[in-house]
Amino acid sequence: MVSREFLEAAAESVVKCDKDQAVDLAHQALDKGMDPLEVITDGFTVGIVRVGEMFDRGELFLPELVLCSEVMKAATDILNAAVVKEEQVKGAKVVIGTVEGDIHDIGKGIVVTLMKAHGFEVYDLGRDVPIMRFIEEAERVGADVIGSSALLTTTMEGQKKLEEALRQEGLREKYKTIVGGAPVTERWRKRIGADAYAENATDAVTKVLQLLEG
Ligand code: B1M
Repeated sequence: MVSREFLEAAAESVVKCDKDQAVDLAHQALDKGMDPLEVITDGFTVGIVRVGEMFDRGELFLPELVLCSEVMKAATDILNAAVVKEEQVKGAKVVIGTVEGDIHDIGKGIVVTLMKAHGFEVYDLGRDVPIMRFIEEAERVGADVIGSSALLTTTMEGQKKLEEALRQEGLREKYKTIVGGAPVTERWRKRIGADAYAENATDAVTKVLQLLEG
């Protein structure tokens, strides 16, 4: 268990946009043998969510949001790289990306890290990914699962378009689909006809394993 003080310091380093402190805390966490995922989820992520709320309330502006997200990314890059890879490959091939029009990729990056740590073969298309790219890549690599992330209420529409495009191409039954991102819900999943919704990275791994069993 990571101490509350440490997690709070991690969160505050993002809120204060203090890159040196965030990077130092990320290294300290690894040196002291803390669970990198716990530090990301209960520390740095709490900070960036606070930043989002301040942005929403007009207490800070886009340049500060950009800077704070760079601090968050610097810290999570260090911790993501340290997440231990499990030996056993679970055989899942996952194509994943953030949908077109959307450049939020911190959360998707954490999902990718945890999937890789569980031995999944992950093809990360990055962010602002055109819908047909997901399908082309899935066809190219022979994927089992296509995952899409969306952080904006406007870009969630891309997840719906992906389902429609799969149906139009006659490929819907060939792949399992999973959706995620802060505004995405189980209700949205049902509405668009995706196979699974995951709330966070741990849930995404669990849901992919369930999809492959089912
Ligand atoms: Co933006 N942004 N942003 N932003 N940003 C939000 C999303 C917002 C809610 C902030 C707010 O107003 N409160 C708001 C959206 C409002 C809405 O749609 N209703 C918003 C806005 C408005 C914008 C801009 C439009 C601002 C502007 O330009 N005026 C702009 C849009 C740019 C674009 O995409 N076209 C913009 C830009 C940016 C930055 C570039 C500055 C930066 C992103 C940097 C980057 O990602 N490289 C940024 C950030 C950092 C945020 C907030 C503050 C934090 C997002 C984040 O990293 N969260 C965000 C506020 C918020 O979400 N509370 C906000 C931490 C991360 C670990 O969580 O991404 O949710 P999350 O991922 C989780 C789960 O959702 C899940 O697992 C992850 C790990 O637990 N998950 C999946 C995610 N993907 C998954 C996929 C899966 C399964 C699970 O399967 C495939």
